[in-house]
Amino acid sequence: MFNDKERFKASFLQRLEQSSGVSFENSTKRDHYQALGMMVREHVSTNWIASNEESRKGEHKEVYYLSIEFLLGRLLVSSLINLGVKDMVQQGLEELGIDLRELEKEEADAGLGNGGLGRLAACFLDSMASLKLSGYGHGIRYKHGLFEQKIIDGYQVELPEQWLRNGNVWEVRKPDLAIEVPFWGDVQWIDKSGKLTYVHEHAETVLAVPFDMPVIGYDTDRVNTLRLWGAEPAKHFPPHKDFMQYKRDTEQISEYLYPNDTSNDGKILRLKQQYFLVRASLMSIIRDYKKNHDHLYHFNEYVAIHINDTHPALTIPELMRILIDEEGMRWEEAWSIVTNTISYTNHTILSEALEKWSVELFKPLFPRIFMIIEEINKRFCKELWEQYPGDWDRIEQMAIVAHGYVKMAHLSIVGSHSVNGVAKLHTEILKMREMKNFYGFYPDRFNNKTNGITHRRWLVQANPELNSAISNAIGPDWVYRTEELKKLSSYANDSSYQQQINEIKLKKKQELARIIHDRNNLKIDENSIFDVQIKRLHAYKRQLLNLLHIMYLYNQMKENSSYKPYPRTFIFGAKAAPGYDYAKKIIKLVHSVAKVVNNDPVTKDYIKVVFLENYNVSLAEKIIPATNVSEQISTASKEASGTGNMKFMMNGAITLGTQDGANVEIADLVGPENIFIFGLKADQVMQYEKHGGYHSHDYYHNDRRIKKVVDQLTSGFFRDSFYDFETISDSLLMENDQYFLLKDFHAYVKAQENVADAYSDRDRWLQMSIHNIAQSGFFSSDRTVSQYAKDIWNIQPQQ
Ligand code: NBG
Repeated sequence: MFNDKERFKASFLQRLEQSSGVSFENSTKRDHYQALGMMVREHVSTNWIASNEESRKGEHKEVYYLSIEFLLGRLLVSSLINLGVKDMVQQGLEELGIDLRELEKEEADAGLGNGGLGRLAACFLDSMASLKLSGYGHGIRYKHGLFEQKIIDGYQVELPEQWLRNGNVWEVRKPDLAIEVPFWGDVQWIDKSGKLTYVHEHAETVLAVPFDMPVIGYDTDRVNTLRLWGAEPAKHFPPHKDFMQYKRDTEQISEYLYPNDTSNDGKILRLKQQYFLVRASLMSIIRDYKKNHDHLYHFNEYVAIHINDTHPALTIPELMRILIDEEGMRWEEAWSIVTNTISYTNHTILSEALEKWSVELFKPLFPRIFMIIEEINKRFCKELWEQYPGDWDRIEQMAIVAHGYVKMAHLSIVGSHSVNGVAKLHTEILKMREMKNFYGFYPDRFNNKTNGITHRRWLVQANPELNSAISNAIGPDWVYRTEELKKLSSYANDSSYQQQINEIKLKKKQELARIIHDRNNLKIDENSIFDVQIKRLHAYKRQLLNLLHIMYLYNQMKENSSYKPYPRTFIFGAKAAPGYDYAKKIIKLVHSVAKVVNNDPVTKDYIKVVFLENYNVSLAEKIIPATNVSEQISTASKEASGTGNMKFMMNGAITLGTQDGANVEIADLVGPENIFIFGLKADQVMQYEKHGGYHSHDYYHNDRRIKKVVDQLTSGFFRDSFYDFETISDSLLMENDQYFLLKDFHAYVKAQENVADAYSDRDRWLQMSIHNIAQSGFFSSDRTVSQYAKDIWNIQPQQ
């Protein structure tokens, strides 16, 4: 049905009538989306079946990527692109009077993730399929993804997200493959056909039902599967419980992404989600494995399991349980299989994000799993004792269970054969500081895999104009081998090519300006510098530093009437975690600053501040191609990698950033003349953190620009109604500015001046821009995933 345009049109019309039950004239956009989505699914079904059958033969090693988040975004257009039919479909639809770009908007964003970690998982799925690797995602089918953000009078309000409201064309529910997941209960030591073994009894059981989604690779027959588990009541529900209560408790497990875990009930729910994912995934992996193998002694030769951060770390004790209790293996045999199967990625060094669970909550919920963790811990501590006799401090620090807590990162390191960080700097910090003791004990286990992004979504799809301009210059092969983008360097000084790149950027800026006008009712100057910071709102990411600079620019203009900066549009997009008050105040501050700056007759033609509500994958696809300046200004050492930085670079934006995360690698690739780097380095930050010596008050008192903006936070200047920003000012002064904003302020202002100078030299800017695109090939997730496949998973492409 996608062979040629005429056939496509006929099938589309036929499918439309069948699926919506109305005539073409009376059909809606929603009907069109539904019909096209079903056609795509039907079209890939043959290849999907073939790929599954191939894998069922069990001849090759496969990888399972377990992740509590998959931030997929929309799938229709990326599927059409990967199938190589997008242009044909777009034309066919156009001839029927349908605009694919409008139809696309009917699809809800699958926002089953918080940010970088979840989006990375989605990019990896795309790369695994495109590289013909048998790689399967396993996750949770949350009924509500990340909350929908509404801004009311400058405040963030959270609404439940409803991506499943109109169904999901991509998924297939497979009730026959459901798996039971037990919680609570107790453990008995019984004689099971002549063999003593542990069994988990009197548990409360929940049913995990798989919903499979096809993962379509680019120009390949490979169709992988993303299996998302939904929680439903089991057939045999606990007799002592009220059924309605049981049903609610059960369904809650896959109700919300990241439930609020400040209360004990919330923590239990979060733990249940983790075990639910792990148990269901492992049981289904093993069920498939057993179709071709009589026993599990060679499991790790055919199966690799990757845990995306520590949320699926219970895979380690759960696989031990299966091998010992169900398969009858000895501890040592089982341990060797487990550690050779599992690998782990760390995504952050922020201590508040390192998971630990109180034994009090953990033990009754998973009685057998806890026993196994205790045994793992005991054996591990014994090994430590042998290596470091008498060094109690070290053993205490490294233990998996200590002081009444289970430490998930320690469990993940001890129970896997590979631990990787997500950028060079991040991995070094893990080895030299955060996980120093573990690195000392397991030096070969640690390695780096710098993150990547799928260039198919973030360039081919999000910026079709740039895609054509690149292919016209260097041929289309770069889409298969992004290293070829380097060839673009020879066009950096070509003035007609520069002109093309300039026109594309302007077009994308005009498109974004229209979106801003529609959403915020604000007119922005498309010739101004589009200076963008889009990411989760967090103190370490320093959206506040960006704001302080805007306030400073404003003050400059007010104080000196002849000062006219190069016009800029500062664009923000960010969600704050619902319980994170500081972050919510920063959102309010963006709006308060915007109100003053955007309306003051002195400044309004030079500075505009825009906050785009409900930042998500689809919005990012619109903002990134239109960006000139990519703000990557986290406190050095805090951002593990960043992936937005890569998407911007690939679309020709210039990075204004600290030497943090993958910015360091971007800078190495493009050279200092094609990036704006400023501020403290990671080792300087870590020195201050360790030995003190930084006093934010000194910067406040000695730099009048700083004093003025910080005072304005509480003087009522940017105050809106009854709100002021005392807590923000306190974080800078009373709490000694934990993230070194005042320390880096001067360097940031200077770097921003350099940005403005460079931008006003159009040729220079375009040259920089082309160099950035040319060097961005390294950041394709195809490169990242190939490295995982080769160095960690030991799997090869199929076909
Ligand atoms: C995030 C880091 C980012 C990194 C992504 C993907 C978590 C816990 N960590 O810097 O903050 O790019 O992971 O690796 O979401």
